[in-house]
Amino acid sequence: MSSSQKTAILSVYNKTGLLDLANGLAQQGIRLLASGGTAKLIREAGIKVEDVSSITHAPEMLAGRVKTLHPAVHAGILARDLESDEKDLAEQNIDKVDYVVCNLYPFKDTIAKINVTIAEAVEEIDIGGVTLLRAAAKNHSRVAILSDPADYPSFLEELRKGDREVSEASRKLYALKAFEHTTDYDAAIAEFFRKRYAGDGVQQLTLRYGANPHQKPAQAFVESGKIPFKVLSGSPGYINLLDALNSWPLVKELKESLNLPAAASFKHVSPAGAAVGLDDSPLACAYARARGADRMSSFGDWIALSDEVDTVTAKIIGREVSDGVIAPSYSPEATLFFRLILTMSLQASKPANPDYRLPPPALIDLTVATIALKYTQSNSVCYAKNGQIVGLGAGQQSRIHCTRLAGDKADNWWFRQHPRVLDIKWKKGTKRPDKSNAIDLFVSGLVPKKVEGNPEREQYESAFEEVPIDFTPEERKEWMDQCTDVSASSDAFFPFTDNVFRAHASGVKYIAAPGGSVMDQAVHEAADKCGMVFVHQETRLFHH
Ligand code: 93A
Repeated sequence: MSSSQKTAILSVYNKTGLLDLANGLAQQGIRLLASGGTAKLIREAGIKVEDVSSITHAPEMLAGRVKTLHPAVHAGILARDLESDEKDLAEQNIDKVDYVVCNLYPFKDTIAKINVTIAEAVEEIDIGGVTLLRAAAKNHSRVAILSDPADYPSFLEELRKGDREVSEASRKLYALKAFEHTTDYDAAIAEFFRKRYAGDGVQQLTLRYGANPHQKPAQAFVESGKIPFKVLSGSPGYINLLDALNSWPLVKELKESLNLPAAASFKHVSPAGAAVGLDDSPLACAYARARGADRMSSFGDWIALSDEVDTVTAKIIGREVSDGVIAPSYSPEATLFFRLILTMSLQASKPANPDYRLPPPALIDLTVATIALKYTQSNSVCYAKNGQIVGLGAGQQSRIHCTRLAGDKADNWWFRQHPRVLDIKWKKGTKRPDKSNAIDLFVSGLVPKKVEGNPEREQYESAFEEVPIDFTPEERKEWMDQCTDVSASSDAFFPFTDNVFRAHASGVKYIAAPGGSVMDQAVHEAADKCGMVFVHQETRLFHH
């Protein structure tokens, strides 16, 4: 063999395009070495090929488990154009390999078969092929590694034009593809064994479905260690899981910051409400207030609770429609009230003595609002009062739209405390969600018109024993004027003063936002004019 002759090693499971490739290589005087089945096919097509064993001087063995695993192969691939490497090769009489063509055993197809056994899957774990791919990809400064039959024609074309040389750019892309091939392959193997050996709920969790019911199968896993929570009953879907993982740190952080029991009510990975229990009030109170922030949005919520769930809290939850709960633990009676429960452990630390520069209630409210934003899809603005979220605007692309949305919700919440709402006479049998919907129409001034044959009006009226009298604009103003000392926080700076003015209209007195806008000064001045305290906090809190 002349030293200028190039060598290719071919070992492919998927033999698509193999013969055209082998033919093209052979026509350019390239020496072909191939593993058993690959060599057989090429030879039968009348193309000159040698078995890999002609350079390893060892037969394929262990029923094919060892075919190409040999220093004659891998030193030939891994050798650099260095004097010391050349010397090593010469001493062992090994030739350099210039091109490697390899694709792997069909592990994925095998494990997709119904009732596949571990033994069947194990046999499809390619060792030698992965080694060929990795070795050649590692040495891509000299070697071209072809792992995708789709690349054969352009590769041959390049060889022809470049006198059997492959450009550096192509070698880099081939190497990248080879690494992706082995990564994907190893991920499939790890996933298979995670399911079989790690146990459901330990390192891996089978989900009810992905984001939507038609997205099955779905699973969650950690790459090492254990899943940090336990499913006690039911089966979470992907969004339940996101809600659980997002709502839990919110209540944990509230508890750690304020040393008060905390609760959150999540929908679509943002809080619809969050609250702490003030003045020694219990967890149940925190949840009732979290749920009360935005009852409409909380329908079918995900709940997070900072402390052990007691019977009273469980009973309150049991009256509502909720998807699931995450809490550190449950009293034995409490578990009876739930369909789906996840548990996680909580280590609440005592808060450091805070340096009060705001009245303590405002500090609590701004803490509740700001921590809630940390776990809310951005952009977001949150209003809080009495340790409770009263309005949250999430996921808007424009800041003022968040501020308005949160403000409108806060106004809605405030009107729900109006005596006329509290005194509503409900028709017997009206369900809780129907009451929430009717109150929402009433307080937002969206009561359906009283005209003959308006089915929406008929439905609205059917909820009441006595239909409440709509608010006049004067009554609205008078009630709004009594809403004071609200706090509001923003997850990023206010780009315009309009946000301050809108917050002010909903009774906001304490407002927190990071700085960074060219309008910072104007925003602070607007807050001053409205008699508001502006807390400039350092950290932007975008979350997705
Ligand atoms: O069982 S292996 O991991 N042992 C090896 O030494 C080895 N070398 C290449 N499988 C090995 N291969 C794989 O064999 C290649 O990745 C390729 O998928 C397949 C080609 O086998 P054949 O040429 O006999 O059809």
